[in-house]
Amino acid sequence: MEISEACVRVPHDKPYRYQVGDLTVTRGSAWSGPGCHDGCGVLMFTDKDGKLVRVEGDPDNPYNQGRLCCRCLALTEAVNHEDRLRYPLKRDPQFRGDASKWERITWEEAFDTIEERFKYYRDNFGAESVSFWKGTGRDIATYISRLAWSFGSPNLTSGINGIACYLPRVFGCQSTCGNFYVGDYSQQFADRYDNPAWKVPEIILIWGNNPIASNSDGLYGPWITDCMHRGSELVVIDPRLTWLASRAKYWLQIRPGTDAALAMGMANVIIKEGLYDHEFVERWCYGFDEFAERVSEWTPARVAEVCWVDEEEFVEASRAIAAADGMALQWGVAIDQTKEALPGSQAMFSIAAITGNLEKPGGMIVPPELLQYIGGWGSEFLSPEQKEKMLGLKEYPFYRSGVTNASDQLILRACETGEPYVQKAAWIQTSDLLTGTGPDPVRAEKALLLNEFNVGVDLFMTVTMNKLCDIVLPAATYPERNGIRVGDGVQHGETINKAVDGGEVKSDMEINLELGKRFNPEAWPWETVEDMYSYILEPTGLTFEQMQEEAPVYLPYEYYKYEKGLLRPDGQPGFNTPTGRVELWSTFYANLGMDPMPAYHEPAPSPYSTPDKYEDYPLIIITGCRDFNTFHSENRRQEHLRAIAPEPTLEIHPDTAAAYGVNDGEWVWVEGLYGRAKRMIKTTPAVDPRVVATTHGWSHPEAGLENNFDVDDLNINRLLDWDSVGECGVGSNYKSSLCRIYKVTDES
Ligand SMILES: Nc1nc2c(c(=O)[nH]1)N[C@H]1C(S)=C(S)[C@@H](COP(=O)(O)OP(=O)(O)OC[C@H]3O[C@@H](n4cnc5c(=O)[nH]c(N)nc54)[C@H](O)[C@@H]3O)O[C@H]1N2
Ligand SMILES: Nc1nc2c(c(=O)[nH]1)N[C@H]1C(S)=C(S)[C@@H](COP(=O)(O)OP(=O)(O)OC[C@H]3O[C@@H](n4cnc5c(=O)[nH]c(N)nc54)[C@H](O)[C@@H]3O)O[C@H]1N2
Ligand code: SF4
Ligand SMILES: [Mo]
Repeated sequence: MEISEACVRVPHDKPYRYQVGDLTVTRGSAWSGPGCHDGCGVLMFTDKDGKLVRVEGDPDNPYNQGRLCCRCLALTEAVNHEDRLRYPLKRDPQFRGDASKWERITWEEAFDTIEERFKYYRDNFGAESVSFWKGTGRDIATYISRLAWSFGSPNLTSGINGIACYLPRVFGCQSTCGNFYVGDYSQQFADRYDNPAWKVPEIILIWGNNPIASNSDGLYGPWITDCMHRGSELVVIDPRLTWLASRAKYWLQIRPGTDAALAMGMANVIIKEGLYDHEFVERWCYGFDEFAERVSEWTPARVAEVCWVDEEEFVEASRAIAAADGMALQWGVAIDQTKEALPGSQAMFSIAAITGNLEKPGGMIVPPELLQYIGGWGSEFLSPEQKEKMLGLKEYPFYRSGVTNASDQLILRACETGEPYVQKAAWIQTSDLLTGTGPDPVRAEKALLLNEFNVGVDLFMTVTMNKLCDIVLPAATYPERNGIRVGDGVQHGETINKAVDGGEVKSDMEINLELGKRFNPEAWPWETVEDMYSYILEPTGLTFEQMQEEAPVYLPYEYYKYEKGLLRPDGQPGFNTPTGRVELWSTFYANLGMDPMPAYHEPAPSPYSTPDKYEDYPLIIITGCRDFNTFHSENRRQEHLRAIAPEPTLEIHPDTAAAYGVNDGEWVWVEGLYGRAKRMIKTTPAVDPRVVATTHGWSHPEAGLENNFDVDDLNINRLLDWDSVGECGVGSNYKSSLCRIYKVTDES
C-alpha cells in the first residue's frame, strides 16, 4: 500500500490559499529563516501589493493548534526589514571587512564566479580544500550537505564546536537502543490529546532544556503546559530556576556539566531500591548487571557532593521518576554542550529504559518519519576516497560510525597550517560563525581570512559575511519561498508555502540547485526546486503541489513496536541493536573501542579539575541560555522583539553581585580563560551564588558595520576555545566554563 493511503490527514475547509476581503491568506509551515526549527502551522496574510502584513497561528494545524510564539508573530519585522540583503554582492578580497566596498552584481555573475573559483580549487587542490559551514539544522541543511558532498568535499560542518547540538543526544540514545527517542506528547497523532491510544505522561523529566522558550528539536513548548493541565508533574534538572522549574514537583539545581553523575546516581537509587521495571529489564535489556555495578559507586551522598544538589530531594525525585506510569524524558542541548556529552546522554537514556518507559503511551517514543531523507541525502556522491579525507576521521574513530560532520576546529587548523592539506575557500550558508555559532571568533576569523575565496548566503549582512566573504548572496525568508518539512524527528509531512514575492532574493534551495547543477549535474537532475521536492516526496504518493493542499500528513503510529517487530530491518521483535535489546552495555561503543557504559568526567575547566584556574576565575558560567525573543544571533533588528530584551544580561545571584559591588543595569566585563565580553548585570535568585548565566549571539546592529555591530565586545563565545572537545570529538564547553567579572570603566 502506498504510504499516502495509510496516512492520516487533517481536513481543511479552505484551500491552502484563499481570500479574506482585501487580504490573501496562505496556509503553510514556519521554518527558517528567520531562525527556528519547529515548523508551526501559520496563516500568512498579504495585502493588495503582496506585502506580508500579518501572521497568525493555524488553528487547524495539530502541531501548534493556532498558537505562535513572539518570533513568528513579529515576522513582518524581519521579512520587510530595510536592512535585508536584496541583491548579490561582490567585493575585492583586499577590502574584506570594509562594508563600503560591496558592489551589486547579477546572479549570473555571482554563479559564474563561484562556479569558476570552486572548480578551480577542486581541480588543483582537491574538493576537500573547500569547506562548507551550515549553522544549525534548518530545513535548508539537507541541501547544503548535498551541495558539499556532490561537489566532492567531505569538509561539511555546523561550526558548533564538538557537534554539540542534538547529535550527542542522538548518538547517546542510539548507542543504547538503536533509535532516537523523544517524549510522547501525542504529537504523532492528528487528533492529538484526544487520541484514545495516548496517555498523558505522569512525569515529564525536563533535563537541560527550556522548552517553553526554545521549542527545540521538533517539540512545541506549550505541549508541556498542555500536559500539565492534563495532570503531568515535572521534575526539572537545571542550574537555573526556569519558569517550568518554578512549577515543578522537584527542581534539582545541578552544578553545570555534572549531568552524567546525576544520571548514574539516579539509576543507582532506582536499581538499589528495586524500583526498576523488572520484567522489561529481564526481557529487553542487555548488560544490566554490569550497568548496575558501574552506577553503584554513585551513591546519593556522592551525587549531592559532586552535583551540588540536595541529597534528599534527589532521592525523592528518583523515586518519583521510577514510580511514574509514563515518564517522558525531555532532554535539551545542555546535555550536548559539556565536554563529555556522549556518556552523559547514554546515562540519562538508561533511566528511561530501566523504568520501562520505551514505546509506552506517555513515555518515550520513536515517531514515525514520513521520509528519512534528512540524514545522509546525497552522501552517495562523496567517493570513498574523498570521504576518507574528512577532517576528524583520523583523530576521532567515533566519526567512522556515521558522523557526517567534519571537525570544525580541524578545518580551522588546516586553514592555519595547510595540514593535512590546504584550504582555499569556504561556503558559509545560514551561519553567523563570528557572532555566536562557534567558540573563539578571533581564531575563526584569522583562520578563514587565510582562504582565497569565501562565499556567504544570508538574510542580512552579518559580521561573518562582512569580515570574511568576497561574494554574498541574498536568501529568501520562509514566506518568500517553497519548501518541505519531512523527516528530522517529526511525525508528519508538510510544505512551506511561498506567500510573498521577495524580488531578487532566491531561496537557499534554488541557490543550491543552481550551483549543484554546475558542480555535479548528475546529483541535481531537477528543473525546479518543486520538482526536487516532489522527488523527495515520491514514497508518499503525493507531489509537492498535492502536499501543499493535503498537509499536514501523518503516518499511522503504533506503540510497543519492539514487541511487534517494527523496529528492526529484519522484522524480528526487539530493538535495533546487535543483541536486539536495549544495550545498557553498548556493543556499538565497544566495537568502536570506546567505554561501553556511561561514565562521569569532571568538566574541564571546573572548580575541581582546574582548582588553580578556579582561583583566578571563581565563577562557573553557562553561556547560551535560550530566550523567547531571539534565535541565536538573529532578531536583534526587530523592534518588538528587541524591546523584550534590549541588552545582553548576566544572570547573577544578588549575594554574588553584592560581593563584587555591582548593581542591576551596570555593565561588567565577563572574562574567561580565552577572552572577555560585556554584559549588563541582572540580579536574580534563580542562579546559584557560584554560577552565572547569559545568552549568546549578541550584537548591536544599530552600531553599524564600521563597528562590527559591537560584536567584538559582546560575543560571549570569546570566553570559549575550539580545542576543548570531548575525547571522541563530540561535546564541548558551551555550558560549563569559568569566568571572573569586573566593572566596565574607562580604564578597563
Ligand atoms: N555560547 C553559545 N554559543 C552557541 C550555543 C550556545 O548555547 N552557547 N548554541 C550553539 C547551537 S546549539 C547552535 S545550533 C548554533 C547556531 O548557530 P547558527 O545557526 O549560526 O545561528 P543563527 O544566528 O540562528 O543563524 C546564523 C545566520 O543564519 C542566517 N539565516 C537565518 N535563516 C536563514 C535562511 O533561511 N537562509 C540563510 N541563508 N540564512 C539564514 C541568520 O541571518 C544568521 O546570520 O549556535 C551555537 N552557539
Ligand atoms: N528562542 C530560541 N529558541 C531556540 C533557539 C534559540 O536560539 N532561541 N535555538 C535552537 C537550538 S539550535 C537549540 S540547540 C535549542 C536548545 O534548546 P534548550 O535545550 O532549551 O537550550 P538552552 O536554553 O541553551 O538550555 C536549556 C537549559 O539548560 C540549562 N543548563 C545549562 N547548563 C546545564 C547543565 O550543565 N546541566 C543541565 N541539566 N542544565 C543546564 C539552562 O539553564 C537552560 O535552562 O533551542 C532551539 N530553539
Ligand atoms: S516555535 Fe515560534 S518561531 Fe518557531 S515556528 Fe513556532 S511560532 Fe514560529
Ligand atoms: Mo542547536
